[in-house]
Amino acid sequence: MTRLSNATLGQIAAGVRRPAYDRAALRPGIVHLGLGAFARGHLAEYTEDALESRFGAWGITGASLQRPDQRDRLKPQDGLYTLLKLAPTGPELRVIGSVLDVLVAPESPAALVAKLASPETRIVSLTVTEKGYCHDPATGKLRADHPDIVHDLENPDAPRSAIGILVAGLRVRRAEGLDPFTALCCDNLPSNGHVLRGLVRDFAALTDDRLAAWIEANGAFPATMVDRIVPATTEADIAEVAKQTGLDDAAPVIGEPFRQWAIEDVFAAGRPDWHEVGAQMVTEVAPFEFMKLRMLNGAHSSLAYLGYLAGHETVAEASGDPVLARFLQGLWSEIIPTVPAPQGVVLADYAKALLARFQNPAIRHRTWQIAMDGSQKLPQRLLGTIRERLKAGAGIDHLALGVAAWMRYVTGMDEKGGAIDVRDPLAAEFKRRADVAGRNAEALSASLLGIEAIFGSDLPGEQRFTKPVTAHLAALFDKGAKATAASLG
Ligand code: CS2
Repeated sequence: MTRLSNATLGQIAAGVRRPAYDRAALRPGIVHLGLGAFARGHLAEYTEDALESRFGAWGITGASLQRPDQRDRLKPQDGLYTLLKLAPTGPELRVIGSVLDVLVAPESPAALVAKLASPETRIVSLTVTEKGYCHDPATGKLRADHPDIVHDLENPDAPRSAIGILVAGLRVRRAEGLDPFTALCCDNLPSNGHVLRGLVRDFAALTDDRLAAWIEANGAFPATMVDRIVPATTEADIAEVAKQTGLDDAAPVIGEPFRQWAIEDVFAAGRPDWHEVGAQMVTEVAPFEFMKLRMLNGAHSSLAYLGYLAGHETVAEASGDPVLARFLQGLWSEIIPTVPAPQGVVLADYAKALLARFQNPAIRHRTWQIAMDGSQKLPQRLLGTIRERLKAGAGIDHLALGVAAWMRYVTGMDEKGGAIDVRDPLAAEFKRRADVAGRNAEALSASLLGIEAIFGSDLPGEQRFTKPVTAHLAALFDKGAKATAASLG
């Protein structure tokens, strides 16, 4: 079958939407660090829409910070790829043209730094996942002892971390008398713009105080809330897209039709007309962020651990299980009082819509995928909510079960005695602790709660938290995830 590319785009099946602007005239204006499926299904589609609404120099140069596979798949396709949006009612297909090129940082960090320092680059956006910020998830502070940060401080011109790369690009820009670019964090971190600003400033300060001051005075780090459910692409997805478009595409993206993007409108050097195509430009991202991180991601993670343990492969299956659907309702009723509703939003309706999104049978989002990197996700998804509930003297039964299910999951053994492939920067640490504690809930919970980077110094001493978590963990060992969830009021 013919491969998707500029030359073959005309042969694509009728009904597949294609770029409606002169792609040959498109110049790059954005460098995106971490060009995974999410960015190609979110920022790149908003940018595609904005280019169609008003053309400008906002093409995207993607950069992979680890592996070359995205580049290897996209280059032969001139950066083109298919976005397949799956509604329960049927699919919608579209070829995205906003990605012009892909660089691979480890192959040539200097080329990437030069790209960031190019006068054409006005925005550097990021989706490098929570762990990609080399910070302490409980406090948001840079980990100066992180191996990648240590490396980048020693090799400032050949950085490998996102923070080292941003600072290297900014250093060259300052030296060349250019203004800084806007650094646009699109990861699910709390106060993501603020956190990124702090990390960049702290890293810069470790190398050059004047550079840090220049960034502080001139840099722009808008906060954002990003949302679209985009599972990792599978071989089956690739085959399906080929069937539907008539062209081979090695890098399609599959997502739900829903998308949302709230952005703090503080850019250093302009931006695409994202506001014309559905992005919400706001002065305060915090209410959107609390709503999304706590209600969507908090529920996603809790459901991923419980669902995985209960034997559900996907979110659709797990949330379609009546016991877990009822758990979600209980969880949301604990979360909602901690969320300041964004203007015009009724949080109960948002929760209802979330359940429908989770249950979308066309999306196969694996519980295992969401279960990854819990150490980096728990603080903003569940623990902040728990702290607020405790402060208000309110119950946390469902939230505590989410945490206990994570503990049960990271033991690395499922309910049938099979191995769980636990992916987390702290996976080895979890294994060590789980091996010592065995199936003793009291010992395991105390041991895991002692990881300060996750739980801080306050929660381990808070009995209103540790008791229900330990009791739930004992029940999970005893009778399993489903029966434990069923026993909640
Ligand atoms: C998920 C998110 O993998 C995960 O941890 O919770 O990727 C989620 O699908 C997105 O944030 C939705 O916008």
